Amino acid sequence: MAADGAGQTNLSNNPADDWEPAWSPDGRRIAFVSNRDGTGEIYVMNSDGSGQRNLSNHPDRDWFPAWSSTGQVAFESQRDGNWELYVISTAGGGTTRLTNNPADDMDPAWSPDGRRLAFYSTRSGNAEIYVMNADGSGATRLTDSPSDDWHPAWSPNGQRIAFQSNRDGNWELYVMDVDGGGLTRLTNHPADDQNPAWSPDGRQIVFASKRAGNAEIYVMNADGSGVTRLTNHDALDDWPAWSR
Ligand SMILES: [Ca+2]
Ligand SMILES: [Ca+2]
Ligand SMILES: [Ca+2]
Ligand SMILES: [Ca+2]
Repeated sequence: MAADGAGQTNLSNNPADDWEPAWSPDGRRIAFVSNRDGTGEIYVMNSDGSGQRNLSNHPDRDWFPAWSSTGQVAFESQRDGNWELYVISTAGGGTTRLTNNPADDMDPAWSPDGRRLAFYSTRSGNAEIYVMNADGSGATRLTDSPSDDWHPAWSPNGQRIAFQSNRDGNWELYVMDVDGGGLTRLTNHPADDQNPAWSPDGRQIVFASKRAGNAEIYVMNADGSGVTRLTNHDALDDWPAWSR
C-alpha cells in the first residue's frame, strides 16, 4: 500500500499463510515467510509478487527475514533444536549460523550499513535486545528489564533502535540509542502496540496496534506524536514494512 494507506494490493495471493514481509534495500524485492510447504520457509519475490522462490528450504521453522544492504537475508530458525539466527545470501550459497546458545535468539534487524544486527535473546533469563557484528561476534546487551523486549528496528541514520516491550504492563513502543542509552517511550495506550518499522527518512515509525479492537497498521512521528491509522479491516493487519 501507499504511505497514506491507499492502494492496498495482495502480493503473495496464496491459500497458505504468508507473513513478516521485509523489503530489499532497493525496494525491488520482498522477503517473507510462508507456510505453503507445510513448515515456515523464507521466500523472496519481486515487489509485484512475481518470481516467488523458497530461499531457506529446510523442514524446520524458518521465520522473520531481514534484508541487509549487502544482499544478505538474516532469519530465525529452529533447525538446530532451539531458535538461532542465520544468514543466507540472496545470490545463492550456504546458510551461516550466527548465534549458538540454548536460549531463544530471534527478531534480527540489520544496521543500515549491513555491519551489525540487532536481535532479542532470552540468554540472560528473559527477552532483551542485543546487537552483534554481522558474523555473530561481539554480542552486547542493550536493555535490562525483567519484561519482554522484542522486535528491534534500526533507524535509517544508524543511531537509534526502536523496539516493543511490555515493561509498563502491555506492549508499547520504545526507542533507544544503539548503545542502550537515551531510552524513550513512544506509545502510551492500554492496547498492544507492536512491530515497529522506520520510514526511509527516519521521521516516522509505522507499527501495528490493537487499539481499534483488532490489529491495524498505524504511523506516527518518530517522537511518538501524530498517531494515524492506515488500515481498517476486521482481519489481522500486522507486520508493516516500509520501502524507500
Ligand atoms: Ca523451513
Ligand atoms: Ca539460541
Ligand atoms: Ca527484558
Ligand atoms: Ca500499548
